[in-house]
Amino acid sequence: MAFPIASLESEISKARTVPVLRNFVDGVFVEGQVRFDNVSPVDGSLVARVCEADAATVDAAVKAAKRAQREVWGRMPVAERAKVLHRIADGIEARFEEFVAAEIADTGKSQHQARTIDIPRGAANFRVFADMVKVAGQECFEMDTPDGQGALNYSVARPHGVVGVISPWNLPLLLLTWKVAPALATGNCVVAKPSEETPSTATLLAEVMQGAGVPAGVFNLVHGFGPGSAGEFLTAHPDVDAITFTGASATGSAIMKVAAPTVKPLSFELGGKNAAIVFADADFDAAVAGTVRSVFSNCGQVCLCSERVYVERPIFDRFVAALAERARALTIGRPEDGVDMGPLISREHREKVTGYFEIARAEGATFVTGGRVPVFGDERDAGAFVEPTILTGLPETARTVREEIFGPICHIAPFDSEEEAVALANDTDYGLAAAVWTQDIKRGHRVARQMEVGIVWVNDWFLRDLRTPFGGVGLSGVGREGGRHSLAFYAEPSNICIKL
Ligand code: NAD
Ligand code: 6OD
Repeated sequence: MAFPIASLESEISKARTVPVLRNFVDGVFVEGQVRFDNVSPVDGSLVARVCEADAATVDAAVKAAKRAQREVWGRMPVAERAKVLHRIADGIEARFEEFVAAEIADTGKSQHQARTIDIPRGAANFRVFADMVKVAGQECFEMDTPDGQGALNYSVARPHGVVGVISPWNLPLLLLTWKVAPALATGNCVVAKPSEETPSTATLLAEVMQGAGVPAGVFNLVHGFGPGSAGEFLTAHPDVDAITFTGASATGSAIMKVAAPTVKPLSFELGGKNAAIVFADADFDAAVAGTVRSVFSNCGQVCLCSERVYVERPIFDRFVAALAERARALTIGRPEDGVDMGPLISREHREKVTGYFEIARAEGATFVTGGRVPVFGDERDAGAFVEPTILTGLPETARTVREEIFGPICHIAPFDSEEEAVALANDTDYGLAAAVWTQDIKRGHRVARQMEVGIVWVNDWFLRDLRTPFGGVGLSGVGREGGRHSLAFYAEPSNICIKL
């Protein structure tokens, strides 16, 4: 491509100072013909230039994974594989500060979020599944036969082969490793495609894999977008044996169509429109603090965030006032300034969120707080910030109350009975998570039991034990991962029946 001289100089100077993130195929970092920009949502500055994987690169990655799975990784004793996984976790921990810096550079998320959740979970995911796979057992059934000799049935777990892992931008390392770790633990090889918005920690992870002695081809990384790019090349590839995806429900649906001709096993963790129910008997301060977290953590960009809050009428006004006070006190800005909340992931995503501010206004919402783009008067005005926003007064039919927004926003409505709270919470096409706040443990269980979702927290939010099932119903996903559920998805049982 021919550049005018000034533009050529600017390209050369960018190339000198800005990192170039490459694909990782068969143990080697490889470039590509096309690069795209990775831009900071804090101020619009260039974070990195990323090599987009074309169809040939994705094909090479899949072939490398297939060979490595058959020749090396699938044959390695489980205890050896587990040791390698622990070395990967060691590698993440050894480069903790680099991972934190990279995650923050891509997302603008708060230091606290990156340091206490994203990066520690990146390491923990490998440790948990390394340990679990070593002790995982299988079913065995003795059966009677007419000749009186009997037969013995037992199952053996078989990895799929090559697993395509596609992950989103909101918790980049956490969600990538949540799938890569169990896939590798169970003997699969992986081709991973992180979000185009957050390629940095995935690239660092590839470096860690190299350093941890992961054999070539076991973990491959391809950068790019979805349709017509690396994402689609991966999901359509005939030699990809299973796909595990976290992202938007509409994307899950598109991937399902592409994967249908080869009938690939799929695991989907998708969107949510999660409810929090606060009863009048709740520990008020704990419920307010927990709801601040469940609405505004990671700038509202966690699939588990509460976008619908239902509060029992006697404490409704007090609760709305307390939540609004806490929301107004949240500091917004550059992550290095120790703020509570960074920007949204991108200007494009901010358009979506502010679009819902307009929809909510048109629907007649009361903005208790927020609803604007903050003005800083400095380079942050080129970023993607929005104010934490609390709405009231909308009917349950409003788009704002029904559609996933994925920003620091919630609608709060009153309820008058337990039955009504359950009905309101369940009146959604999604079914990922719910939070219930009450000091009556019997009520907590009773209400939780009726939530049509995959995960319910009573008196907390996003408290994770990685052995538990994780996933959603309805538009929120297909299947469960976590603990033995991950082992079951990534390695399917074959039954062996021996006639004695
Ligand atoms: P997204 O669906 O736009 O993108 C996710 C990934 O899919 C990216 O890597 C993207 O490049 C890729 N992709 C997009 N279109 C594709 C296609 N046609 N074929 C193959 N790959 C494709 O989602 P996002 O905007 O990155 O993430 C936000 C969404 O993810 C929200 O809806 C959120 O609720 C959901 N999410 C769900 C969970 C969960 O565990 N349930 C966790 C995190 C995020
Ligand atoms: O904690 C996890 O394992 C997990 N999958 C969290 C998903 C968060 C959604 O944004």
